[in-house]
Amino acid sequence: MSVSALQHARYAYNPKLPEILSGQIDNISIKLGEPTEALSDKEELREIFKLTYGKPLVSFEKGKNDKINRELKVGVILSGGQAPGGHNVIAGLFDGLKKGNQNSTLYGIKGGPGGLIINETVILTKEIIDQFRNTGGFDIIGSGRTKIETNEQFASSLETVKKLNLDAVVVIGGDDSNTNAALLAEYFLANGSKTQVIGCPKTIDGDLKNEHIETSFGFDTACKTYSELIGNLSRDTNSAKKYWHFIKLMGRSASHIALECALQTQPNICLISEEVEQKALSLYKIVDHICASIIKRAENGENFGIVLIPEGLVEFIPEIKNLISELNDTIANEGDKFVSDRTFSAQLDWFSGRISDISLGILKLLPPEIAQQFLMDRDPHGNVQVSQIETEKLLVGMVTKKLNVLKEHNQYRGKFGALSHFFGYEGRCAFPTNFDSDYCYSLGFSAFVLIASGLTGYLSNVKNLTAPADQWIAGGVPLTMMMDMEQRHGSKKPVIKKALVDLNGKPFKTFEKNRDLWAEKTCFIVPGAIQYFGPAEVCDSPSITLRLEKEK
Ligand code: FBP
Repeated sequence: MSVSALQHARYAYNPKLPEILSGQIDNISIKLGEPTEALSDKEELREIFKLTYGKPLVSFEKGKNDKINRELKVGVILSGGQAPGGHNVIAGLFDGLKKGNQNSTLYGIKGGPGGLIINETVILTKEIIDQFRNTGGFDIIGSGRTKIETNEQFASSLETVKKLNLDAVVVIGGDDSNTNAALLAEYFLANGSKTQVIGCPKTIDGDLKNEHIETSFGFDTACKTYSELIGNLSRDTNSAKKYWHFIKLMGRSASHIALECALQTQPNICLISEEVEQKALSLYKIVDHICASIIKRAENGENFGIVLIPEGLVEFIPEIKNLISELNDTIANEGDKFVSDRTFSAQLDWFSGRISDISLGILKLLPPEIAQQFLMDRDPHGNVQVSQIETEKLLVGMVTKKLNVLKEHNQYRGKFGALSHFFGYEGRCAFPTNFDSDYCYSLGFSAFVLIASGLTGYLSNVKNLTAPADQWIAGGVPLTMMMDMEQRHGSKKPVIKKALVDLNGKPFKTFEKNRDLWAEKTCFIVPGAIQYFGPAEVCDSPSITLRLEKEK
């Protein structure tokens, strides 16, 4: 494949590592903390993870490590949605393995966890790795969303690791994929396998974070990519002064991406799903809120603006949340009888009597093309595919209707022209920022140290991320420590807890302090494109969310 000049230049970029990982390889030892506990549902989780529950936190320190030079065979899986930096996790893991022992082998498991089930692998050589350093995408081995859940799937995965004689498997994924990694670690141990399992925190959504994990990789690059586009639209609309842009932003349930983009670009409106839920705002209240800004700005002669909408909004509007949960449970329990490609009216008939009358009523009230999007197939983890629900169009339609009514009653005299957009896939494969390049490479390298040290059931972890990279702190967090039990697919399952936007946290508070001004005045910021070469303050600084969260 021919490559661009930027790609060539990025090949030469040397990712920065925490000091402990950049020194002598045989001078990295591990330090174990106290045993840990799950977030809640401890007894149930202890029962499920009999062999891997409650392991101690791990940090790295200088010191002799007898195991680090072992010859190892490791498999790596990219799981779930693409996130910029995945290739660098693999590069860091590869370089660590080879530094430890030149004879070690890294297998790329193709097409996500499904590749482990069917034993589809490729040996990753230096020549292959070098073509993907510091690039976006997951195309080095592909990704997939298969969840390893049936007995047969677990047994086939075990067969694959036995056949390849793998010492470890690294799962690069989000909360669901890492929950699956924890189950795999337990299963392998319970079945006498030597294969360890280590996870890496991936997702543009930014919702795999907690006391120990400061951010998931890919969030920084994706938000900067979307913010560049939002900034460009802001300047366009501030020039032509004739459109309101309704922009839905990816991010699944959590509104971290929308909030970060709002902090970077200062739009007129940014909806935050978590706040919508807390205040129990109905769809009509949300429409009123948007209209209030449109009306105010029209009075100032500004018939244009920017509205940011988090992808998962609909899941947080009380009446729709209820609808989704009833649909999910019904489809999970009677999925074999539900046919997603029958006609919409036949689908409505099928749901009649299976979901409450209120929910059925809402489904009928929604524009049919949107209502149908609620009925599409769930992902393998039972999630409704919010990226496929056109909330931005739904809101444009409802806002237009409301403004027309207000106009008839002489309560609005402006001109309203709206365009809708969805920024999602555009940001998932961008060239990783320097931050994501460095962070991912460090995560991969740290995964190698955890493996070489004989650990299983851990998430590779790098902290202190707002400091220069040489001061970052690497180690491992036990996967069970981040878990609780939640309702999935109609029954309670162990899951790594998703982090939603904290309405008391600094990022939201900063937004809240400014949003009334932004709703009325034009305060847009145009952040411009990601810069890869140049002064550190332009090229290396992490997301505003992370900086605010780390502020004392
Ligand atoms: P992960 O949770 O797997 O990282 O996926 C992130 C994401 O980009 C979400 O923001 C989005 O809702 C979803 O993937 C889209 O899924 P798909 O790629 O299957 O359309």
